[in-house]
Amino acid sequence: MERARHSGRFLVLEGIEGSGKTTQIERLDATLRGAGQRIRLTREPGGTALGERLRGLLLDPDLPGMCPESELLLMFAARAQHLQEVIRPALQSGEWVLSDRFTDASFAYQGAGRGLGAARVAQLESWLQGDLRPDLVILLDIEAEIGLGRAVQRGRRDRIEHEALDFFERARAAYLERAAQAPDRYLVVDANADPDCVAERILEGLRERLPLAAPRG
Ligand code: Z5A
Repeated sequence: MERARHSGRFLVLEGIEGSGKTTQIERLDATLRGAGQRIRLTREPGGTALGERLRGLLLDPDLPGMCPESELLLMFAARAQHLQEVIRPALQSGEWVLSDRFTDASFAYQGAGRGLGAARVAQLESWLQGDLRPDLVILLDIEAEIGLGRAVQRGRRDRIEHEALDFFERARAAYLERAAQAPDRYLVVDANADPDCVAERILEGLRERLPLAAPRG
């Protein structure tokens, strides 16, 4: 694993819409900084100037005709830049990278949701990442109906949020399947609870797996 060649840690929050990733990543960022870690908070698609421009295209509801292949390749175009400009340098300098989504989202949304299949996503993953994988993926698990209900209540709906319920059900199932296949690399947290409770569950799981109070690098 590439992890052996850097001194940082790579943590990713994943989950379907409305699972509370953004809420929880901000809390986790504050907690980890308080424990003395150097944190690089970032997100996908995005995290670089190019990535944020691509994010604008990917989520634009006025581009309804984007085909699944274009969507997948644009996600990975943004990711390639993110790896080059942000993720690898931060890990090499000993920072903890905390990312709101990464490649698991491509397996869930494009591989399963759009039906492109895991093999195509895995090809791109292996080309662009080599053996770099997150140290831990925190999967906020919630029923698609509840998550979408939260996202709709918030008001704005992006291009992907216009998909039907079964699209998000496929994405959720793919996330859970990946977590079941590699339980040492995934922390699955029931996100259907109040935000304080979810934050506590995340910290408990993290403490069991990573030494929070001992900055590295
Ligand atoms: N995507 C993809 O398809 N392929 C890829 O490879 C990648 C991404 C990387 C943008 O992602 C889109 O990109 C996304 C997947 C796709 N699909 N869409 N659409 P994003 O992560 O930026 O956007 P999102 O998934 O739509 O996030 P979100 O809707 O902002 O949800 P969230 O970050 O998980 O939740 P939140 O913003 O923290 O909370 C949502 C609302 O729920 C808000 O009003 C909160 O106050 C409320 N909330 C939060 N936690 C709770 C709890 N515990 N109880 C009750 N209410 C809560």
